[in-house]
Amino acid sequence: MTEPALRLSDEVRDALVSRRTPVVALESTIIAHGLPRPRNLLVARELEEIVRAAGAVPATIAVLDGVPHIGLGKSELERVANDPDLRKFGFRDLPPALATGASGATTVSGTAFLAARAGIRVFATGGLGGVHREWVTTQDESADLGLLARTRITVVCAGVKSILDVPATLERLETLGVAVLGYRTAEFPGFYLSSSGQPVDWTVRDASEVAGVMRAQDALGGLNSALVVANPVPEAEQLDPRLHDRVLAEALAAADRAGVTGQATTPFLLAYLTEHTEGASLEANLAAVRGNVRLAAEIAARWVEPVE
Ligand code: PSU
Ligand code: MN
Repeated sequence: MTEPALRLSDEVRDALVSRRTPVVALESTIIAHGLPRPRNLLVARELEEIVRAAGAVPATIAVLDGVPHIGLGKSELERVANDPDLRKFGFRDLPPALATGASGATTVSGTAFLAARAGIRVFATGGLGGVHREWVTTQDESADLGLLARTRITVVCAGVKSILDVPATLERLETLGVAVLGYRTAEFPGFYLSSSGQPVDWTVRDASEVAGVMRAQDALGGLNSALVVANPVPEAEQLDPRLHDRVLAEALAAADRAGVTGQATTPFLLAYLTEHTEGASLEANLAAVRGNVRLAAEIAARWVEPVE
């Protein structure tokens, strides 16, 4: 290809060239496939606004007409939120998407890959993909995990989605060599819930500590794996745990009955929860994402600061 493979927005390019302006990568699958319309566009804008208010530059990532965009303009963001034909791209989908001119939102794996290629070190999302329940028969494990095992990027998330087998996902992260830091918690967050009940080995107190871990990772060298910063949704904003457990059980049964598999599984379960909790799961999801984006902007700011 003679064309440059990535298209950076002007402000993202300027920020990266300066090496002093913090940049936060944001994913687009949550916008296109994880949230209901028309709320999704408002959320997409709000998340970018949170990044800006913290003095950082947002880089929402998506593939449009075969071109990976790092930082979206106003109409591009609208397209991501409103185009019903937009596909869902993990990192493995990028070469065929580029070659055929296809358009899609990028998952955690697709976004983390492109962000790292562009030179962005900090990325915020809601919850990571992971090992699905019934994994033994379906073999459904998100490509997020394998990609994070070999990409040097710091991902701020509210843990992994609670629709997954959380203990199994933590085991996989350990096997794959992805470090997990609990942000002001010794328990791994539970996405919609403040805690999954699982312990984490490391707890950090603030964004500077996270930047310190990133610097240690670089100083040590040879560790091209992600750093997961697990930031719980505040307890006051979590989904009621009893409602969560009941509706999630129903959602999993409904997915099974409907024969939902593959890429459709996660969007199906998230939408089922939103509908059957009367939107309460959506509010918890959004509270988690907002907190993650805010924290990611702080980490990105500490990361670009000169170290004395
Ligand atoms: N976090 C959210 N909502 C989402 C997702 C994350 O709050 O919709 C998306 C991410 O893009 C993640 C994807 O990569 O769900 C996982 O999908 P799968 O299980 O098919 O790999
Ligand atoms: Mn899957």
